Order: sequence, then structure tokens, then C-alpha cells
Amino acid sequence: MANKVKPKGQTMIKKVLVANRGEIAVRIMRSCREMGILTVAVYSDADRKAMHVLYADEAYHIGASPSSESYLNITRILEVAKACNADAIHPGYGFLSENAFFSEKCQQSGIKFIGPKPHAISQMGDKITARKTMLAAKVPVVPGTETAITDDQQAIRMIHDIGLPVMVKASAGGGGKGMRLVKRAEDIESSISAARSEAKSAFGDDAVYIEKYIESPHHIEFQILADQHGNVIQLFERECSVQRRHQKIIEETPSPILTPKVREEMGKAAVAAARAVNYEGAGTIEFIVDNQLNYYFLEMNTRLQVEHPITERVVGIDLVKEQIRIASGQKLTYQQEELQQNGHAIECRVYAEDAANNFMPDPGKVTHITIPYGVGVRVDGYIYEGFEIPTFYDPLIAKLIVWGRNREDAIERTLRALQEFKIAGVKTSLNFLENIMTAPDFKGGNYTTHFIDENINHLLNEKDACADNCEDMVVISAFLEYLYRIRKASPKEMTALKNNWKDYSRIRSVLKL
Ligand code: MV4
Repeated sequence: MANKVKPKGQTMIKKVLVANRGEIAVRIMRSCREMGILTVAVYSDADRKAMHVLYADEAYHIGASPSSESYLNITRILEVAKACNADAIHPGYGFLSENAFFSEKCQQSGIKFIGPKPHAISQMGDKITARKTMLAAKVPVVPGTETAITDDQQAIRMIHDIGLPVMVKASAGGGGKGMRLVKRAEDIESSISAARSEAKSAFGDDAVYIEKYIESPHHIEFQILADQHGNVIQLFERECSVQRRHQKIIEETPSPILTPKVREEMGKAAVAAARAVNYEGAGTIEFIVDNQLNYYFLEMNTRLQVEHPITERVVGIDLVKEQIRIASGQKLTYQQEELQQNGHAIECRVYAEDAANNFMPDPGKVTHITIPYGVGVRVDGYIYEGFEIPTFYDPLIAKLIVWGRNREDAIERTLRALQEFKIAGVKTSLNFLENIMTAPDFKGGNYTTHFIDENINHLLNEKDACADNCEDMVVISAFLEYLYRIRKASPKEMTALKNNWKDYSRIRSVLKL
């Protein structure tokens, strides 16, 4: 036979450069390794000893610590990719992942971009174009303008049509940037000009549009996968309403509020949305859902998302492997009818930040870490003892993904895993996350995007005395680590350690030394 069928799982991609850092870089490389694909890390000054560098088969320095000089440096990244003979680049999330120009540059350099084609990225990146495209595809969008606002009279007519309150949004925005809530008609002109100038300076594009304001909404998104042969499937939803200042904190699937009928309708709308831009790869359709379960398209994220593991757990698919197979031209290995949601998964995002101090990032050296194990638990992270969390990047340090046969079991198990999770040296959101798991509004399941604000007092509670004992264990193990280092230290290192004894003031106070 002339046409040999490739064995399942084997792709033409033999080496992947991961243009990212942190937990997602490591997570991507893990799937590559399982597929027999070589991995290439790129890193900045601050990341010389980062986990993704240690994990990769090859690693190349690409610049100084600020992202603009390293993880956003298109020229340098492509130079490395060509020099090391990478077949493809995986952009992860953030950084260059939704940059249409980068996707195009990869293509031009003969390197596969593991993600959508430039046209899909830019069509969805421009929110007015995205709204128009969705309207044409009969995907429900929030009532509002079909074009950019050109004069204040048009805005006033729109307010008459749809009623107050409304939101003025930047077309180039997304993720909450360049938005204004308007409650009184007389504020419309000033809100438009404020949103315009904010958008102009943030994105270099001052186009704005108006939408009816949906009060107390839920944020529910659908995962889709699309191959190069016109096949599109949806992998159900993720409920992402637990967020603060547009930063998600907890995600879960299935959503506790969706009915089977609405879920099916939304899934079909998500597939239609992806088809409308000839989408290719993994993507997410964000919907805003009101308390009557009316749902509206909000935006599409044309990348792998932070919270993708809960979908992987419940649907049983490795999304990164699918991305790689799609990029290499293979057909989807799953059909819609085969897919189902199995049990319940919850993701907790662990940030190096101080909840008590207005969630200020708290970078620094990790002196101790105990990772939870056991049935139903997955941790995607990148820190190890002694690693210095850089100040330059996102403060996300780990994701705890827990599975249970139903929502109650998943919550109980998440709480157990959070109690086992110990990190010392930097402040983390672990205690805050525990408080979410015990909050009646979260347990009830019918929470909205206002959940954090409405429950902030309960959520900021510190642990009780018993938990303090566990804290002591962390301190004691840090002390043991200190003794161990002294034992192995050379005379010169010994002097340095002794001089650093002041850094161990907490250990001394707990041990009453
Ligand atoms: C809205 C909205 C209410 N009505 N649009 C915030 C981020 C961006 N993706 C869109 N956002 C919102 N758009 C209308 N017409 C409320 C939000 C919103 C929100 C949306 C999803 C998740 C969390 C949110 C928190 C505050 C506001």
C-alpha cells in the first residue's frame, strides 16, 4: 500500500519550543514527553534556575528579566527556534499566545504555531468584529451596538432602545480592561470619552461599543477543539464566577447552575462560534449568564487556558496532546457523541500574595513546600524549595485540581488537599482558598461574580489554633533544612549561613532558641 497510515499518537512534530515559563511551560512539556517529542525551554535572567529550564531537553537564554525583553521577544524566540530546529512553538497562555503577528511570523518562518491561524486571533481580539461575527452566526450576544460608537447621539439612542444600566467597552479590550458602567443617562458622554482615552493609551485603538449591563452574572465558558479538517467539538463548560478584579480564583465543572438543556444549547452555540471564524486548535467561548439562565457570548479566548485541567479531568482528554495533534494536521481523535462529563472537578489557583494586605504579590524565596497527594488530586506547579519566585511575572505558583464523583465530594477533597498543602517563605492564598471551600454561598452553588466581594469578611479569616500547629511544622521543617545545609556546607558557606541566621528569626521564636 502506497499510503501508509501513521501509527496513532505519532506526529510529524519532533521538537517543540515552549515560549512560556512557570507551571504552564512544565505542563506542556510533560505532554510532549509522553508523545516522544523533544522539548526546548527559553528563559530570562530571573528564570535561570526555573523548573521549566530544568525539565526541558534543551534550554536557551533569551534576555533580561522583564517580559518585554524575553518572553515577548518575538525575534529572539524565532531565532532560537530556527537554530535548534524546533518544528513547532507552543505559546502557553499570556505572553505571545494571542498575538496574531506572532502566529503569522511563525508560519512565515516555517515553524508551526500550536494555536489558531492569525485571522481567527485578530477576528476574536477585536470585540466589535467578534460581536458582528457572532450575530451573523446566530450566537446570542448581549443586546447593544452592532458597530463602533461614532457619536454621542447614537449612544443616547441605544440607551433608549436597551435601557439603563449599560456598559461602555473598548473594542480592543477584554478581560475587564477599558470598561465603564453607566447608570445615569447624563453620564454617557463622559463615560464614552473616559473609556476611549483609556483604550487609546492601553491598546492604541479608541473604538468603543455599548452593551446592556447584566446584573449579578455568572461567568461560564465552553472549551472547544477544532481540527484543520472542519471538525469542531465542545468539551462542556467551566464555571468561573469566583474571581476578584477579573482574576479567576476557583473554577469548577460542571457548573452547579446549568440545566442539561441549557448546557446543550450553549455547547452548540460554542461550536457555531468557533466555526464562524474557521477556528483551529483549542479555544474557549466565554458566556455571561443571568439568573434566568439567559446566556450571551462575551468573548473568545484563542488559547489554552489556565483552568483547562478541570475539563481534562472530567472529560478525560489531554488538551495539550490534542493541540499538538491538531497542529500537525491530524484529525480530532474524539467525536462529540463519545464525550461526557464524568464526576466533578475543582481548580484552586495558589498565588504568592498577601490576601490580608489587599492581595499584594509576595514574591521571594520558597523555604518549604509540602505538596498534597492522594486520590483525586493533581497539582500543576513549578516551584521547589530554594526557588526564588521572581517579581517580574504573574504571582500564580500552583494549581490544585481535585476530582470527586459529585460536587460535595469534590469540595470535601479540595479542603483536605488544601489543608495538606504547605508553602513557607512567601505568603500564599492557601488560607483564603480554604475559606472559600467552607463558605455557605460557595457550597450552595448559586454564586455570582460578586461572590468574593459579598463574602470578603469570612474569606479573610485567619486559621484557628490547630492550623497554627501545622504552621509550626512548616517552620520546624525549615529549621531541619537549615541544619542539613550547615552539615553539608563548606567552611565558607558555613560562615554565610551563620551570618544569615537573622533570616531565621521566625524559626528561633517558634523553637524558643
Ligand atoms: C459585562 C458585565 C455585565 N454586563 N458585560 C468583565 C470582563 C470582560 N470579559 C467582560 N466583563 C463583564 N462584562 C455586560 N454587558 C460584567 C462583566 C464582569 C465580569 C464578567 C465575567 C467575569 C467576571 C466579571 C466581573 C465583573 C464584571
